[in-house]
Amino acid sequence: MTITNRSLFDRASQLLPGGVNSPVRAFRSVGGEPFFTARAQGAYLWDVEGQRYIDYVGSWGPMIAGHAHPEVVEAVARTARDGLSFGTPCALEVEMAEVLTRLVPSLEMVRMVNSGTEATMAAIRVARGATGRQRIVKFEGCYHGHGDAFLVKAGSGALTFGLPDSPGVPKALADLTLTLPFNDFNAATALFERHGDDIAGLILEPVIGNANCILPRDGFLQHLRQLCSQYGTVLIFDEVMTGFRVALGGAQEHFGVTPDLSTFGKIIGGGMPVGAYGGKRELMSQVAPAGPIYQAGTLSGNPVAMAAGLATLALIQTPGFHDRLEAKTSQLVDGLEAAAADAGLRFTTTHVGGMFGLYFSGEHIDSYAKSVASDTQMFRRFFNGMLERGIFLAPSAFEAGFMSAAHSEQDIADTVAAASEVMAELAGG
Ligand code: KE4
Repeated sequence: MTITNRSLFDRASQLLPGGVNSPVRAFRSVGGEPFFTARAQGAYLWDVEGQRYIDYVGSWGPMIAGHAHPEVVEAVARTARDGLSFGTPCALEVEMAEVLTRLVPSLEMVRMVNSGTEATMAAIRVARGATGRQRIVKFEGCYHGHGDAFLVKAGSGALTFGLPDSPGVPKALADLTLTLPFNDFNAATALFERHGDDIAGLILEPVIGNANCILPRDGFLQHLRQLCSQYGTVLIFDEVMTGFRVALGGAQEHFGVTPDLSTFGKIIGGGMPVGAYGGKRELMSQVAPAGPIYQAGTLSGNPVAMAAGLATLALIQTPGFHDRLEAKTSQLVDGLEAAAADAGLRFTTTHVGGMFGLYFSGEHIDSYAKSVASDTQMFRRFFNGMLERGIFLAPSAFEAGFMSAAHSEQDIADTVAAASEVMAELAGG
């Protein structure tokens, strides 16, 4: 039987919801059907039909050093030969804790888990357990994994009580999640004036990478830091995406704001399932078995995953790594903006470090509302035109794009050339 993208998708669709193991992979917001990757190397994916793609998704962030980096693959193979999982502590977990706490000074203590979702769920539990309060605050457009407390949409009214954003999320739990508009200083102040003494934790993506790519306005993160300090609320930076990508020390280093807790994932696993949460010792020392706040995981700190993460974290510490990554991201977004201008299309970009956002809009995008108002149909046509030319962008107008160290200047030039063709077609209707 010939293996094709379609035959695999037909088989998958019989047994996996939507034919995938994570919704965004189904391409539903851009139409069409997903391709199935057979192998990946550096900046490229090859599907089962042999089509090569320049990859700007990078497994949604982890592949910052490029796919199948030989030093990462060798670390995994070498470790696996000594066993896959022990159920006891191992030295690699200690090394990972030492690397993370050295690279991110706000991490006085850290706990490894198996996904970003686990990390954010645990961080919220620590905030609630340590403060004795129940309410949490999130921001519209931010995604923190599929924990019930986060699948909440803004309710009605200025100071919004949460409403479930998925069947299965209890209304009683959603009520405890307050939602704010990102980059709105006054809304944040008003909410804390009204509820501040009841708020256990405030969690946000310091750069929103789940509503495309939205950067904080100057002073916004500092404003949230001040409010949380004033009201005794735990400030949590969800750096699952920004961590080690926007700077070696993450968004907290880039913007110079220190959270009380941080969450990580993606890059620290180098492609293997890993998450982590950590921060102030006074908070983390309350986590079991040191303290009463319970959290556990069979494969947390898994030696093979630690090996992949440690090898990746070693690669990104090479001198100038993030400067070179930022330069590549700038080359890409500048080229795309020039192509759009040549085609006469309303198009803007955002970027920081190795992540970027593309918008068919005439506005500078600094809010969730502006991101949602961009032309998603035009994005859909752009996505598919680029895919036909062997360029794989995030299959959603509400996801960030990711650069890797493996992307060459030629790859980026080829991407811009393809975009010029597609944008000319879009302009021609
Ligand atoms: P995971 O549970 O998927 O490892 O991490 C959840 C998570 C938490 N916080 C942030 C800021 C995240 O971006 C994520 C996951 N990101 C999505 C992409 N936008 C993962 C891709 C997917 O869901 O398949």
